[in-house]
Order: sequence, then structure tokens, then C-alpha cells
Amino acid sequence: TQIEETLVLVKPDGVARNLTGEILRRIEAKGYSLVDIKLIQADRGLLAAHYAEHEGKPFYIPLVEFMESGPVVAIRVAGNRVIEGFRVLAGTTDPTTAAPGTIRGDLGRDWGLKVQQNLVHGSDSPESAARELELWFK
Ligand code: DAT
Ligand code: MG
Repeated sequence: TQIEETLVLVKPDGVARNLTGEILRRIEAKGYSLVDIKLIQADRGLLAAHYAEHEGKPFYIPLVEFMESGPVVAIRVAGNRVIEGFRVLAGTTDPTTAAPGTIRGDLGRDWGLKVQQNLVHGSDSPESAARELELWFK
């Protein structure tokens, strides 16, 4: 076993659609543990740091504006190989083509022109997880 921690965010669309419980249910059903959790209205500075790797990309400003449009639920999740495992649970980035059985595939809606409404964020590597957990739970 390889116990890791990852950062999961239920994005503003997930919170607004009352899907937080369903997303937590899937995380817990998989066997992962909730270590810490909070509802937070993220400010521009936190989001700029969180999404620094995407600065300058065409979807960056709409992404940040979407992420500050309402509260998000930040969760510290622990489990065996949870960083990669949660990414699989979430499904691919675009909910339109995310596989059935995944959070985005089952619950996501199509992207509009300027929105990134794919319900969840999950850290994509051990380095990202450490960096993002420090940002959201310092
Ligand atoms: P992921 O969230 O699957 O790790 P990412 O890190 O590449 O995806 O991008 C961060 C977010 O930005 C993603 O959840 C939704 C949005 N996004 C990514 N690529 C996009 C695109 N081509 N058009 C619009 N939004 C995009
Ligand atoms: Mg990412």
C-alpha cells in the first residue's frame, strides 16, 4: 500500500447543484478517508496560486471567474494511491466525454463557451497535492 493525501474541490457548480453529498459518498464508498473539510469562498489570490500552471491559457480567466462565483468545498482526502485514484473516480476533464461511472461522466453537464463546470478538482501528482493542500489547508 501507498497511503497518500490529495486535494479534492467540489467546485461552485457542484455546491450549487447540491451534489456535495453525492460526491462525498463516492469518495467514501471507494474506501478513501476524509481528513479535513471546509466550505470556503475562494478569493482571487488563492485561485491564482491554485491555477498558476494555467495562467495565460485561453480558459484561465473564465476558469478563475467561475471558481470565485460561489463557495467551494475543499477536502483533504487520504487513501491508497488516492491521487491517481481520485482522478479516475472524477473522470476526464470534459464531462461531455467523461466515462459513465465517473463523477463527471454521471453528474456533469456539457461545457458552455466560457464555463468550466466539471464539478470537481483533484490534484494531478504528489507534487501538486502537497502544494495545493498547503494552499487550501495551511
Ligand atoms: P483537470 O481539472 O481535469 O485537472 P486541467 O488541470 O487541465 O483539468 O484544467 C483545469 C480546469 O480548467 C478544468 O477542470 C476545466 C478547465 N479547462 C481545462 N481545459 C479547458 C478547455 N480546453 N476549455 C475550457 N476549460 C478548460
Ligand atoms: Mg488539473
